[in-house]
Amino acid sequence: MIRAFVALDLPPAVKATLADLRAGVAGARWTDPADLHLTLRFVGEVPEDRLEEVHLALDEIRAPAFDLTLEGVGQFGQGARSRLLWAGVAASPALAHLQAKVESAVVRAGEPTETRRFTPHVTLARLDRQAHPDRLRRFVEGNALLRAGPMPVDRFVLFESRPGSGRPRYLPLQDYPLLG
Ligand code: 2AM
Repeated sequence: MIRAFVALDLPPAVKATLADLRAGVAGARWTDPADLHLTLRFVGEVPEDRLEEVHLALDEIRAPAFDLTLEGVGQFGQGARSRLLWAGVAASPALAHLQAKVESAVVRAGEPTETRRFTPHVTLARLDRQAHPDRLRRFVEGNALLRAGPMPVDRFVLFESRPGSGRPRYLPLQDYPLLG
């Protein structure tokens, strides 16, 4: 079985901007800058032949390249239930269009439909229980004006998430170019 997801990789300059945010929140396990990405669809654990079906379906996608800007930060979960800090994404019909195509390709390959609404974000940190709500609020308010990009999005990527002794490793399996 292979644990897989489809995502946008980020240019080095955008990763560097996001990496600079990694401070001041005790209990935050920051994403390694090399691993920063924007998930389009989490596929989950699939057998290799199913992953090949997913690859073939993704390979048929024809969608235009576009520019994307990251904007602001936020958290999933509130107070003691905070679990994740993220960077947000400026509204982008082109991103929504691409994500819908990826979703239908993955479903065409035999995977169940994703029932959760697509909330585009880049995970900056996962939060331990001891992450203090005041610190989180300060982080979110202090970075409300974050802006990274616009960055060109000219491809998307099928990644494998390989569990390790610590954090999982994300390995790019295949790139899919968008139309220039
Ligand atoms: P997250 O960063 O918002 O948690 C690889 O795990 C990627 O797939 C992550 O970006 C993660 O999003 C996303 N993902 C979505 N659903 C997931 C799930 N049920 N389990 C693990 N990762 C998931």
